[in-house]
Amino acid sequence: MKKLLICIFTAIIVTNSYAQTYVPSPANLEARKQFQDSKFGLFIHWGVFSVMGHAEWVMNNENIPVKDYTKLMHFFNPTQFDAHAWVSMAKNAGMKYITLITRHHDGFSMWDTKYSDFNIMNTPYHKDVVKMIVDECHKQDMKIFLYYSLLDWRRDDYSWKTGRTGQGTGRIKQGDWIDYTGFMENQLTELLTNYGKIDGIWFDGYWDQTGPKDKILKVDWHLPEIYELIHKLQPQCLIGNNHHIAPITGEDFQMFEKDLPGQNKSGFSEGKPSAELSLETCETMNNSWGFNIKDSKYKSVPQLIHYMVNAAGRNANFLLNVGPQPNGVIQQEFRDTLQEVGKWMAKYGASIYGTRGNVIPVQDWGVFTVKEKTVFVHLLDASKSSLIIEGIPGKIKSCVLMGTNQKIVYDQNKSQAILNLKGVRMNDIDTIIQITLK
Ligand code: FHN
Repeated sequence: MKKLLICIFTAIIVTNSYAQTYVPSPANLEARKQFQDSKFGLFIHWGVFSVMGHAEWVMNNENIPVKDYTKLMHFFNPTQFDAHAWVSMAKNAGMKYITLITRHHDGFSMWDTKYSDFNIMNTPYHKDVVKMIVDECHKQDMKIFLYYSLLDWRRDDYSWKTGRTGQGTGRIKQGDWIDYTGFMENQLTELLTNYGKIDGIWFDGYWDQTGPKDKILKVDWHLPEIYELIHKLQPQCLIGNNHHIAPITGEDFQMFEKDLPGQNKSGFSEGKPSAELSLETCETMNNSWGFNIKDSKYKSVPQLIHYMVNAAGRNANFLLNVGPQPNGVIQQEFRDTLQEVGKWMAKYGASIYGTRGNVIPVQDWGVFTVKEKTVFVHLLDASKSSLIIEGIPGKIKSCVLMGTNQKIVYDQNKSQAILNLKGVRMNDIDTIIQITLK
């Protein structure tokens, strides 16, 4: 008993001190910078839920009991899956990293895990999809982030009774929470030990255990222990948590869902954008994350490029989602869109990659991205004939339409610069003016 008390006491001291004293390692700080420079990534929502074609919340939304949902495992056989083709597709789109679902809220593990039978090795496909994608990313110099859901709609030891979701999946028994957090630590250890370098862990589901109004947390997620474990196993690995609130100590980047930093149209983005952490925002290509056979509300190429440019201007990366089909093929509509975005990135990517936003305030007509002595003015409203810009960080040396020699007439005084756009051919998507400072 005395020994047990000493152990608990030491654990409390260790976790509290970690929560108060997290100092990112040099490798982690360098990884944050590289992450910020990379700007554009591919989100992949794929799993047994894809079999039903009703997106990734199907188990919860249709109240499918655990014993029935488990049968999906026997139908997941993505024989046409080609990791090389997926990573190449992302590369050609100009993406620099992939964030892959390893386990979503339905609890299915996409890798060879010792800690759950509900995993990819027990499907007819019988191959470790996480390994295949991570290996291919390493081969093609693509960074790899792993999405991991804290929430689980199947397990008894998940605190489902206090959860906001997953009440209709037929669970009767409430298991032990400590078993659940231990299970997560074991799985995360596998992911961070058996697959080589992992660039980040992307958590989701925390919000399931907060009151919708009072925001009071119903469980102790053991985040300090979990974050410490991750940083101990791979110090450079960036941690982000889609908890929809302000960042928690131990996190390295902050994400927004379906919102630009500073907005909260989705209701998922209550945290104010952090000035210290790297930022990211994710969005779908239609209205679904997982494969949804009925969803054909595709966003256009200009819409998605505007979202990316607006994110960059607010200093955030853009993580664009695909929900692959159960046969392992990414649908044509998504591939076509990514190809077009890739063509735009090949031409104008220099105004996005490696830049920083929020240097000059966002305007109602567009945004600015800045890299060393270059300011890129992204004009997203083609009706403008002149621009008044305040806050340019230096004296202008030259001002041209990006990718051309066309000079833009300008006048700069102490407080502002006025750009005259008469005679400038507007681009349908984004008219980019490249200003070089002295
Ligand atoms: O519930 C999930 C949802 O399925 C999806 O994974 C998104 C991606 O950001 N996050 C959650 C909702 O916040």
